[in-house]
Amino acid sequence: MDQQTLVLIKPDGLKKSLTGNVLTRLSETKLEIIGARMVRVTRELAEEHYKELKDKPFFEELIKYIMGEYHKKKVMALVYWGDNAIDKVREICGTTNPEEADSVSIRGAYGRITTAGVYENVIHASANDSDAEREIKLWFTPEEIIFDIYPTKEEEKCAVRRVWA
Ligand code: 3AN
Repeated sequence: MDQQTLVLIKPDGLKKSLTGNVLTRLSETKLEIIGARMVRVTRELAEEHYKELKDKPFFEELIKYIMGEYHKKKVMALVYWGDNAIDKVREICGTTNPEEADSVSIRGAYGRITTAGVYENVIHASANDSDAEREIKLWFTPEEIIFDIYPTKEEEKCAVRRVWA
């Protein structure tokens, strides 16, 4: 079954110049990249993305981490598409805890836990179809994705927008 999934290369991955390695590992899946952008993560976006974890003791650290307070203030967001995309990507990522992740997985190879207990696990990948839909719609507009993966509608836009000078 064709699916789409959101992948984030987190600030630690960018700081450690792991983008190429991560994309190479993900290319093993033979999935297609149908959206990609560099993002400066606002607190609003971070809190919305991780809203299901807001009661966890590590929530504030997690927000600071994804906003790039400890590394670089950027995240690379990608949408992968193809057969069984969610499980294929999650398998290459490895489990959440980088110390427990299979050593050949991305998190096992490149992740770590800081002395403050923050999981720096390099990559995020959607866990299931409904998370993928919520997350893709949060990180991307329909125009930034080259396939029509979810229904869209037209909206009259009268806001001021920045264009090249
Ligand atoms: P996953 O990213 O594997 O789907 P989630 O959604 O449970 O895992 O957790 C989201 C993020 O929260 C993780 N990627 C990790 O950065 C962080 N996290 C999860 N559990 C812990 C924990 N016990 N201690 C510190 N950080 C955690």
